[in-house]
Amino acid sequence: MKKAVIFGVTGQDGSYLADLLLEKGYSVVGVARRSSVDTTERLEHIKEYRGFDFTLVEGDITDGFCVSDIINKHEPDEVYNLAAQSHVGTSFKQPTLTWDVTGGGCLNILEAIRVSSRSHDIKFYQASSSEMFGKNFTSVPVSEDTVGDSLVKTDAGINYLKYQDEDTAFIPQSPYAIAKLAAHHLVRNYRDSYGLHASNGILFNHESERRGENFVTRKITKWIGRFLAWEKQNSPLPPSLCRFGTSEEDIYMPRERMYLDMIKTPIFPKLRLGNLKARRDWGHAKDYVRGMWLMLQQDEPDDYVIATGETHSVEEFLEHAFEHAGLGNWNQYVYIDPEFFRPAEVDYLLGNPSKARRELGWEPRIKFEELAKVMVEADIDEELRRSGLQKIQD
Ligand code: NDP
Ligand code: GDR
Repeated sequence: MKKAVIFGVTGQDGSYLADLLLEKGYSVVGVARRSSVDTTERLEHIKEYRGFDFTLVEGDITDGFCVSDIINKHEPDEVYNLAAQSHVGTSFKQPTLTWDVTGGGCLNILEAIRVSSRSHDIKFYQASSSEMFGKNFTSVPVSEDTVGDSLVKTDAGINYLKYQDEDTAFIPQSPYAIAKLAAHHLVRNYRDSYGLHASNGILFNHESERRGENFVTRKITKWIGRFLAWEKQNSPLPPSLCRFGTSEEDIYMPRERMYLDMIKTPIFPKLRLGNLKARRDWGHAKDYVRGMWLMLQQDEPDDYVIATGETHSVEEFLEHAFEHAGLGNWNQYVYIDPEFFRPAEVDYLLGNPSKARRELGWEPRIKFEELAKVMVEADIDEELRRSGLQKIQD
C-alpha cells in the first residue's frame, strides 16, 4: 500500500486529493496546523469512510523540525505540498507571513526530504500557480478558424492567441506570486542539484463547492445562496422594505452582520466586488488534483501547466451564476467596492495544457459553465438547508 503525506489537507485541494488517494487505496497522512477552532470541515465526510486509512496529524510548514519529524516518522512514498497563505489580496496585507508560509514552507519540506535517508524513495509535488505569470503571456499569430472559443486579439488585422505555458516567462504581480515563484525555483533547483523526484504543477484557478468563501467565484455563489434563502424567509416582502441596502451604512454592513446574521436582517447587503474585468482560466478542483497525482506517477519529475484552455472574465462568471439562479441581470445586486481592488492586478490568464494532455493523458472534465452551475446549485441548497428552509432541488 502506498503512503502519502498531504500538507494543507484541510484546504479545498487537500480534501479532494485525500478523497482521490483514499479511493486509490493509499494510506493518507493529512497535516493540519493547530487552530483555536476546528478546521476539518472539508474532511468531515472522510469520517464516514469505512476501511480507509486516513490519519490527521498536527504540523506547521514554517517549522522545519516539525516537517522533518513528520516525514521521517511516516516514511511516505509521495509528499504533496498544498499548504500556503493562498489568498492573493491578503498577501499584500501580510507579505512577511506569505513569504514565510508560501515560500519558506516549501523549502522546509525540500530540506526535510533531502536530509532524509529515504530521499530517493520520495516523490514530491509542489503547488505552483498561474499567478507566477503575472502580467506576462506568450502570443502567437493565428488564423481565426484555428482558435475556436479562445480569445483572439486583433492587432492591425492579425489575430493573436495570448496564452501561458511552461515556456512563458514569469512576471509575478503580488507577494503571493513572488513567494510561489521562489518555491517553484527551489523545487527545480533541488531536482537538478540532488536528483530529487520533485515536480511543480503550475495550476490555473480551480474552484468547487469546497472553495474558500473569499475567492471571487465562491463569494458570488455564496451570496446568491444566502440572498435566495433570505428572500424566501422574508417573503412576501412588505412594500415599505427595500430589497437591498442602498445607504452607505447598508453597503458597508459590518463583517459580522454580513456573514453571521444577515439571514435575519430586514435589509440585505449588496454583493461587494472589485475588478470585474480580470480574466481567468477556471476549472474544477476535482480534475486538478487528478493532475497532481498523475505528475507523481511519472518516472521522471517535471513541471506541468494544468488548465482548461478557456478564459472568462469575472463579469462572465457573474452573468452565468445569476442567470442560473434565476435572478436575471446581476447589475442591480452588485456594488463595486474599491476595497476589493488590488495594488497590482493579473489581467489575463489562459493556460495551454498541451504538455499535460500529451505526457500525462490529463483532460479537464468540468469546464466554465458547468462549474458555475454546480457551485450555484450547491450554495443554494446549503443556504436553504442552513436556514431551515427546504432544499430546492428535492
Ligand atoms: P486553501 O487556501 O483552500 O488551502 C490552503 C491550506 O494550507 C489549508 O489547509 C491551510 O490550513 C494550510 N496552511 C496554511 N498555512 C499553513 C501552515 N503554516 N502550515 C500548514 N498548513 C498551512 O488553498 P487551495 O486548496 O485552493 O490551494 C492549494 C494549494 O494550491 C495552495 O498552495 C495554493 O496556493 C495553490 N494553488 C491554488 C490554486 C487554486 O485555484 N485553488 C491555483 C494554483 C495554486 P487552514 O485550513 O488551517 O487554513
Ligand atoms: P486569484 O483568485 O487572485 O486569481 O488567486 P481570486 O478568486 O481571489 O480573484 C480572481 C480575480 O477576481 C478579482 N476580484 C475579486 N477577487 C476576490 N477574491 N474578491 C473580490 O471581491 C473580487 N472582485 C474581483 C480579483 O481581483 C482577481 O482578478 C487564486 C488563488 O487560489 C491562488 O492561491 C491561486 O494561485 C490562483 O488562483 C491561481
